[in-house]
Amino acid sequence: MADYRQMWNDLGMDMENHDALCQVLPTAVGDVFLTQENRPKAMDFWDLVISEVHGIRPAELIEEQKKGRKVFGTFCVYVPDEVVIAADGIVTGLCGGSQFWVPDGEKVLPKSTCPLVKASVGARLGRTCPFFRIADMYVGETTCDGKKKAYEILSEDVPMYVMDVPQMKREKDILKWKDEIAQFARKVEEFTGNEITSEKLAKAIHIINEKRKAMQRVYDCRKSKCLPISGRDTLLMTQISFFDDPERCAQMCNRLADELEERIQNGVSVVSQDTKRILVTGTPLAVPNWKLHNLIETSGAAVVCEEMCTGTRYFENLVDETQTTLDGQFMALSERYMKTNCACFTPNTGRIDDILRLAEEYKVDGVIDCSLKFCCLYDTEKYSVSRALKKAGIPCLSLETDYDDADAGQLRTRIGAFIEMLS
Ligand code: BJ8
Repeated sequence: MADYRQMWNDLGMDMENHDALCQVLPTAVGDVFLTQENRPKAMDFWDLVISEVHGIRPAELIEEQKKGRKVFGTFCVYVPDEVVIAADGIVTGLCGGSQFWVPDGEKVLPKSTCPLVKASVGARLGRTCPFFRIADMYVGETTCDGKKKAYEILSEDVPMYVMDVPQMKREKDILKWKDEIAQFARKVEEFTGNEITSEKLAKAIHIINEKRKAMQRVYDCRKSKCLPISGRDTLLMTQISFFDDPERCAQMCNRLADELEERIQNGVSVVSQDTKRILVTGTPLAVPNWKLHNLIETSGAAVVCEEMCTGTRYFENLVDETQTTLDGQFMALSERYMKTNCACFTPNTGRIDDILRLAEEYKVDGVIDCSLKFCCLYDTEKYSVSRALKKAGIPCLSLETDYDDADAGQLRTRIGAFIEMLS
């Protein structure tokens, strides 16, 4: 591994604490990923990235900053990457997925805040994540209350811009989101010093659409009864896609999809034919949160799809590429993003339709609906999710967890019993 200590020091990181984090990550990667058998060769790219997750990409971002480019850190799949890319900016995901960051978050937030929010705030204020140090501006959004209030605290420490996400999906809400995107574009222009033209936005829309298509290709391979990749590996691919350069991401996902398609043709599966197929739904699994997938897949089942923002909600639906004016493009962006079914919307029946559709497309035996503790939105939707699945005759297990491993034994028992029941 290259030596990134000087870079971390220059970023003003807490070196001692960060060293402690660096010590636990390799073991976790080894336990969760490298113990798997018969992995696709193309996973070598993501293995390398995760093995130096605080080194390789941060170093690239700093090099780009030296050329004058700005880095925007985001927390939600509602923030349109296309706008940033059109102004020659760079987007990096910032959601925290480790228990390591939670205590620093709890210094300023109530304990009864969801771990994703606590970890994100803790990663910034504790100075133990390079991505949080590198981003020139954070872009928040008004989705859940926990995030809204956390952004107020973060804005005291870093330039912050918050997008006002509608709470409903009426025609006027789609128009409002279009206006919000246009206003964000002006902010990005001002911050980067680069004008966003319709030509540049068209190119950015195309880049992100290509990334979405490549990720969809990988997911499509998971629909096969001959399962060519594990849920853990696909989750890693998805998590890294939030940080990576979008064109390289598309290239790597297409390379992986080529191999997976070939595996299916040759009958190469990572599990036996009778392995139970699970769809997981719920709150996002930010890197390095692999707890749920690891428990499911080491209990004898396979995760074949994620109805999550670290899953289908991230890449399904393309932006219309036929628009040639900025106004038309902002509307096309709004229409695409407003198709994402987050529990912060009311009503949110589209998410139920998505879950039922995905259960059929991915030929699942059961659904595990898992939300992070203190996420009232997804927790409340469990009621409608389980009712709809029951009506459709699809077994469902509802879970709640956080980033701590303290409940791993209990979760394993419940997941094991669920898989047993599916048999
Ligand atoms: S579009 S899911 S990425 S808001 S888990 S922080 S909702 S209390 S992450 Fe999300 Fe955008 Fe929606 Fe997706 Fe709040 Fe819930 Fe925590 Fe959450």
